[in-house]
Order: sequence, then C-alpha cells, then structure tokens
Amino acid sequence: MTTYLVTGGAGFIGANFLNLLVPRQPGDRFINVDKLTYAANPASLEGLEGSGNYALERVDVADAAAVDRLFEEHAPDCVVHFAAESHVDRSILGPGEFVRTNVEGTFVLLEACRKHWAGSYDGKLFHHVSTDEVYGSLGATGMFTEDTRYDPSSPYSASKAASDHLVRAWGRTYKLPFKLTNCSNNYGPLQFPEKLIPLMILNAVEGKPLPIYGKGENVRDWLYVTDHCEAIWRVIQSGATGETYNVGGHNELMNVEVVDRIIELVAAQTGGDLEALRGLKTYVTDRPGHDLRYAIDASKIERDLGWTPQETFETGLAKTVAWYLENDAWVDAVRSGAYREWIDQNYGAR
Ligand code: NAD
Ligand code: TDX
Repeated sequence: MTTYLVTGGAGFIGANFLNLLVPRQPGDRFINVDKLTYAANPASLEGLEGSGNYALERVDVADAAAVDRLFEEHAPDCVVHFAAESHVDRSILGPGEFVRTNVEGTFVLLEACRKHWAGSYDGKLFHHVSTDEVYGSLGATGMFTEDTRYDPSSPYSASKAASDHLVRAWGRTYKLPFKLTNCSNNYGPLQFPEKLIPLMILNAVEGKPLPIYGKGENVRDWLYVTDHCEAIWRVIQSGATGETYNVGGHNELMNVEVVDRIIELVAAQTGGDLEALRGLKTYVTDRPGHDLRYAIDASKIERDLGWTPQETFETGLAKTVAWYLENDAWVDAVRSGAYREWIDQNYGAR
C-alpha cells in the first residue's frame, strides 16, 4: 500500500485527480491536504465521501507545524503537490499570497520530506505539478521543450518557476527523489469560473458580456483535465526519478477561436440565439505582461511513457459545456459573494 499526500486536492485539477484515482486504487491511501481557499469546493469531492482510502485534512501547506503533524500521522510515501494560487489575473492584483503558497508552501513540503524521509528515500517521491508558463512567451513559431530556458512573465509564473527551482535544488543537493510535470492550459469539469473557459460558458448562458483581453489573438494549448491527471499518474508510476516531462494537448487556439466555439456549443446545447450570443463578445483592456503564445512539445512523455491525450478539443469542450449546464448546484456554491467581488475588481475597470 502506498500513501499519497495530495495537496490542493479540492481544487480543479486535484479534485479531478482524486475522483479518478481513489476508486481505481482501493489498495492505496489518498490524503487530501487543502487549505480550502476560495478556489476549493468540497462539493467537487462528494463522490469520495465514505471511501475507506480517502481523507481530507484542512491544512495550509505553508504552515510548517501543521505539515509536520500530517507527516507524523499519515507517514506518506509520495507527495503529489498541486496546491497553489493559480490565477494569473489575481497574481497581478495581489502577488503576496502567490509567493507565500507557491514558494514558501513548496519549501515547507520539501523540508518535511527531507526530515521525515531521512535515513532512506526508498519508495519515496515528491511529484511537483507545474505549468508551461514558467517558460515565458513564444513568438509565432516554436514549442516549449523540457530544455527551454525559464523566463516567467507574471507573479504567478515567477512563483511557479521559483517552486520548480526549489524542487530541483532539493533533488541535487539533498538527493530528494522528485519528478516534475509542466503542463499547458487545462479545461474541463470542476474548474473555478474565473478562468477563460468556464467564465465564458457561464456568461454566455446568462447573456452577460464575454470579456476578451486585448485583440484575443493570444494562443493557448488546451488539454482536457483528465488527460493531464492520467499523465501525472503515468509519470508517478513509470517516469524516471529526477526527470521533467512536458504535458500538452497539441490544441493551439487563439482566445477568440475558443470563445467562438463556446458560443456555438452553448447555442446548440441550450437552443440559444447564435447571433445574440456572438453579440456578447466584448474586447477589454489587455492583461499586463500578457504572454502571446504557449505551445508544448510533449514528445518526451509520449515516446518514453506512451502517454497520449484521449480527448480532442472538440470532444472535451462539448463535454465541458454540458457539465456546466448540468451542474447548477456546484456553480451556485462557488459563485459566492467573494466571487462577485472578484468579478467587480478584475472587470469593473477594464
Ligand atoms: P485551483 O486554483 O483550482 O486549486 C488550487 C487548490 O489549492 C485549491 O483547492 C486551494 O484551496 C488549494 N490551496 C491554495 N493555497 C493553499 C495552501 N496554502 N495550502 C493548501 N492548499 C492550498 O488550481 P488548479 O487549476 O487545480 O491547479 C493545480 C496545480 O496545477 C497548480 O499547482 C497549478 O500551478 C498547476 N497547473 C494548472 C494548470 C491549469 O490550467 N489550471 C495548468 C498547468 C499547471
Ligand atoms: O476574462 C478573460 N478574458 C481573456 O481574454 C480571462 C479570464 C482570460 N482571458 C485570456 C487570457 C489568456 O490568454 O484567456 C487566456 C486564458 O486565460 P486563463 O484562463 O486566465 O489562463 P492562463 O492565464 O493562460 O493560465 C492558465 O494556464 C496555465 C492557468 O490559470 C494557470 O494556472 C496554468 O498554469
């Protein structure tokens, strides 16, 4: 039996990971360590209640004493580190929490592993979940490989870059066994509606403006969330220790193209008026330091570990729109007063 300490498991990707793995791995234990910030929704994990191999611990990963207690109580073999402040726009308006959670939080976890795994690293692993944003922006051509130089643009991506450096330094200096994945933009069920795709789906359904930053020509490489989760699991099980794997979906699209496809799907799935929905598109002030283009070269994980995405952008986006239409209660639960304050703060002045 392996005990996995999964940080940030009540957020978007972490919850999809646990919903996939807890039922599939009944002989293993999964401890979800989450501070339950605005981005978390325990309703995302309802299906796991009563599973004998799952528990939630409400803990801040930057709280060294609390993390220490968790290691004593659960004696984890593997840390899967998702917990982070994850929204670029929030990092621009308030970078402090990003440094605290993403940098200090990663440091606290690495130190806990070093202390509690001292003596033998046999069967132990720190898996760090990171992003392609650490590589900065591409021009019109080229792709990020595992060897691309780090060049982060936003407080968010700089904090993730710092955390990646800490993980590799703990590997080199203290021989801590680690693996790292840098993934492109995820989308799918359970994503907090501050991110492009769920924000646009819900605004379109409610007839609200669809705020496109700048000219909408920035390109992102979209990957369905369960394809990312399967990639992480594949790397944990079969990847080489001390290695980094880039994960991406070969789905490069301009933001306006993504919004157009969402509009078409919402019209088709709700019977809404296509032209009226198109009229909701609104070009607003650009994001400062907005990276132009991301594209992932995922050939290493495809070649070495045989991972390939199962969803195309068409199948994944249709499922995602359907999920948001069917899950009113989940949407209502996350769109609290704090959510409305964020929408006013970020979009009010644009
Ligand atoms: P999210 O914002 O949806 O969820 C983050 C989770 O972490 C939440 O449950 C939150 O409560 C928890 N958390 C925040 N601060 C914490 C703290 N101090 N202690 C404990 N828990 C804390 O994020 P996400 O989109 O699921 O991203 C998960 C990870 O994947 C992040 O590390 C992110 O950088 C990385 N990533 C995300 C994407 C993407 O497109 N969303 C792509 C590549 C990599
Ligand atoms: O209202 C919006 N209008 C808009 O045009 C929002 C919220 C976004 N955008 C643009 C900005 C980006 O070019 O859409 C693109 C996607 O934006 P986000 O959903 O905020 O994602 P991004 O900034 O690309 O970062 C995401 O992918 C990498 C995640 O939030 C990160 O956690 C992950 O590391």
